[in-house]
Amino acid sequence: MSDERLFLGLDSSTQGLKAALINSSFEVVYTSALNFDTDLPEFKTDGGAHHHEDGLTVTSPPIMWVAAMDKLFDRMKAEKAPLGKVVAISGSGQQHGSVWLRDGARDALRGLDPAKSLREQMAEAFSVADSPIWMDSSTTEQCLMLEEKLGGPQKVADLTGSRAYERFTGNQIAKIHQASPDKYKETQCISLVSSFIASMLVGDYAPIDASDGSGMNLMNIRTKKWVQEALDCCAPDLAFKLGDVVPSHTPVGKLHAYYTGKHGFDSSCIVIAFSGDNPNSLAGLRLQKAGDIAISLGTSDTVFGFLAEPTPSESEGHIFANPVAPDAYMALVCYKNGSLTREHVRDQSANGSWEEYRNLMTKTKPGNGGSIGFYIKEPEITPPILKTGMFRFDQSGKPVDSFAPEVEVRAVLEGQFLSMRSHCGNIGIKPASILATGGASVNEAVVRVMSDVFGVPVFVGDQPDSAALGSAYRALHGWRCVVEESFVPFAETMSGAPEFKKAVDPDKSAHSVYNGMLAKYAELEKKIVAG
Ligand code: 5FX
Repeated sequence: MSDERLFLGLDSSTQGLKAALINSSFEVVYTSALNFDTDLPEFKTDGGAHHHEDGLTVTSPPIMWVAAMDKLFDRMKAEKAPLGKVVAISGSGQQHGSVWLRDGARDALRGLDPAKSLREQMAEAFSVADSPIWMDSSTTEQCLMLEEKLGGPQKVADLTGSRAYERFTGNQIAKIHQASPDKYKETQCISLVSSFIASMLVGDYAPIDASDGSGMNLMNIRTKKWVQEALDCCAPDLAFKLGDVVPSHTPVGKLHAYYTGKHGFDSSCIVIAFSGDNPNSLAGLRLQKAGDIAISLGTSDTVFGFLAEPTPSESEGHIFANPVAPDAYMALVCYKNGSLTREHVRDQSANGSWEEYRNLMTKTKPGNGGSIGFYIKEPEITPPILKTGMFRFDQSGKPVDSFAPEVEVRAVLEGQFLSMRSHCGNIGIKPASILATGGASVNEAVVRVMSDVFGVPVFVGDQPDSAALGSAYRALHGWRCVVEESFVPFAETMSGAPEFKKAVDPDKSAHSVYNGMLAKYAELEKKIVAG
């Protein structure tokens, strides 16, 4: 095992910094994690962020992310993580957040001195001390400007993969440029969280990768080049400050000597472009070809899809460049009403018991006799439904106040998966198989309805820390491309990785019932969206 090669994945998320080391057999040999609130209390963050008084602005201090690197690497060394065997590092950053580097930052990066901490050496590097992060929603004005300039929300989606969203980096840049033109002027480089962490590793400005670059409302998702009109709408000379976008498997440099001397890395270790947390999760869930989709069932439900051809939409989801296949795309669709809503129905109709829930499910048939329900406990993102409530319709489409418990427990699951099928279909997701992850994926009733609604087999497997693990897989993938001096398909790199377990195959007759329900579901949904 002494000549074993290792691959390191780092994940700088909203709440902390994680590391996962894998070997070439995809085994995780070491993990570590630190939490910003508790491990770096001096920054006084709450969940890794500062929530400002206006209720809309949310920022994090970039120097905290630097301090976290010092701390994590020191901890890894103290724990004797075999860092000397690491041949490639890649990583993940919370999407959309921006890091503003002033003149002089590049020199600080290039000249990193192992006798000092990163924190000391980067203390003067930032022109903006509070980086806006993805939880920020203070840029509605800038979003409207961008949509007006580019010809409307659908036009912005067609070009950049998503309509203008408040958290997307271009709109954040526009706000900072308008509010603090001096700070903007002082800035030499604007990085994403992902490319900033990579910059610290290579000791230079590391480029933004195409997949995370898709979360900015600035990049053409087809050409992977900046859209000049969008840049001009946000701020002057922006192309220069952002640098060129690179494919996600690109080696962005050798690990800086700072880490070889200080932490025992080998001097030949390379760094593969970092990307966003969702793109890395796609890799971590081992989605490898068009038609592979994953549904993460958690507090909120998230659908990840590997797409050959996207159809961006102003009303649902996001299209990003694919992080493991430069000519493909990925889709991300988020639902706010996930497990908490399912559990609410369980508590109301099945005495809080999943066993009773499953028994009730056996008393109704797929399609629920035509009854359809919309369970909007939280304002919904997909589609946008701000008015909360439970909206129930009988088989003739007439609103009703309540359902019998056995109808209610089925209606919430069927409604959620019909919605996913309909909205995912709208942006080009055509599932061939589904990987269900997250807490509710162990629930047979849930995966049965999922499989029947989509008409494809459902596999299950919990993949905790999928962004860190996906980063390690991408390090391995990027390294293979370097060694073979050409692009190696991700699926080839991952061959031999453990398979997920098949939980259920679709029932053909149930699937055809759901096919017949889709149009009616979409029609009722339109009414609810319209209020
Ligand atoms: C995706 O668009 C998001 O805003 C979040 O999932 C962040 O990436 C979380 F870090």
